[in-house]
Amino acid sequence: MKKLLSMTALLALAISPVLAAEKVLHVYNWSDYIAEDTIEKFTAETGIEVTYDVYDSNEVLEAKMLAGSSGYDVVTPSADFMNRQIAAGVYVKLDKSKLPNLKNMDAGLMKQAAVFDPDNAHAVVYMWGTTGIGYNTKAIAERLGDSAPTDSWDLVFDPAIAAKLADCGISFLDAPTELLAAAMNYVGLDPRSTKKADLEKGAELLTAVRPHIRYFHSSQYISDLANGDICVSVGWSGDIFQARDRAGEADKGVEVSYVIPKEGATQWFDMLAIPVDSKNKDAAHAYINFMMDAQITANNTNYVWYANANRASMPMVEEEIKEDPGIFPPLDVQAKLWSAQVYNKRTDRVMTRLWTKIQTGK
Ligand code: SPD
Repeated sequence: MKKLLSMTALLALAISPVLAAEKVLHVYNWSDYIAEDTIEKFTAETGIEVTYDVYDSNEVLEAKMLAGSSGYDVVTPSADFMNRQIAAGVYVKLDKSKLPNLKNMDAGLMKQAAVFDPDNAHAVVYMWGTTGIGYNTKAIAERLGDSAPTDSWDLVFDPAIAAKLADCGISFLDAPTELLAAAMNYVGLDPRSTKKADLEKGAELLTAVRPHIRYFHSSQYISDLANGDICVSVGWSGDIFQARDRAGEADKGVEVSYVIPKEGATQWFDMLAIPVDSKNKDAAHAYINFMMDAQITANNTNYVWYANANRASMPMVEEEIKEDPGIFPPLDVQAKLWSAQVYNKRTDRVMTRLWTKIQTGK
């Protein structure tokens, strides 16, 4: 009888490629954002196979989500982008009875994320971080001496200073919402402003430093900083720490540091969510629950150098990471962070137009 059943099951799979496809969980995550063995461990524990793709831009993920039928079962939008995607009906409400590891999460950080998703109904925090500056300590000291303003956005937003660093290479994230917020803050405006005139002032500043920027990209800077191919990046906290780590391993004499500039920076949350058209919602819940396991979260943080929102994982997070103010900022630094703004369609159009002008320098 057993044999007969499994023959029948095999036959069903053979004639139904759709059913076969549903056995695999399709995950879409940011690049460089998970420990090397996490997926392997998930499959070993659950028997669920995973295909794993990566992106490095909220805009790319959003385009796929809004187009629908992406084929993905779990994705990791930043909370600010996710807010408007929820409004567009892109994600399912989580079935919390399938997420027992929710008990591990830090209530304070989940509450902060709930500003973008009331009651954390659609998503849980995967990792969080800041958007600051990574720099090659020696290259900067050689060009700017001891008075280099390495604790300030002056390093990349003051055109006279940026000009002195152009030869060793400055990179900016290809992330308009974050660069424009930092630029508005630098010129004394509200970094969360959605006024066209304020966004234009931020854009003016970015246009003034544009001639000194080597490129706009949101993942290439990790290896370029580590290899000494660029010397300053506006980047995401954990990515810069990964660059520092890789530089240490390569042992080429490159030293990388990360700073949350004294003027402040964006704090963001990346969330785990399930698209409405996922064909494998049970497995998607199993994946999200696994990602909230205390040891798995600690392994991920210890590998990617991003802060997590999992209180139970903290005893397993390496001391060096827990104590680093660039990863888990102390209260006085936290006070200077602003949360990412949610932009509506109109503001989004303004930003896209300004961003194209900034990038092309025209
Ligand atoms: N390499 C992982 C990068 C994750 C960055 N998340 C970005 C959030 C921006 N708001």
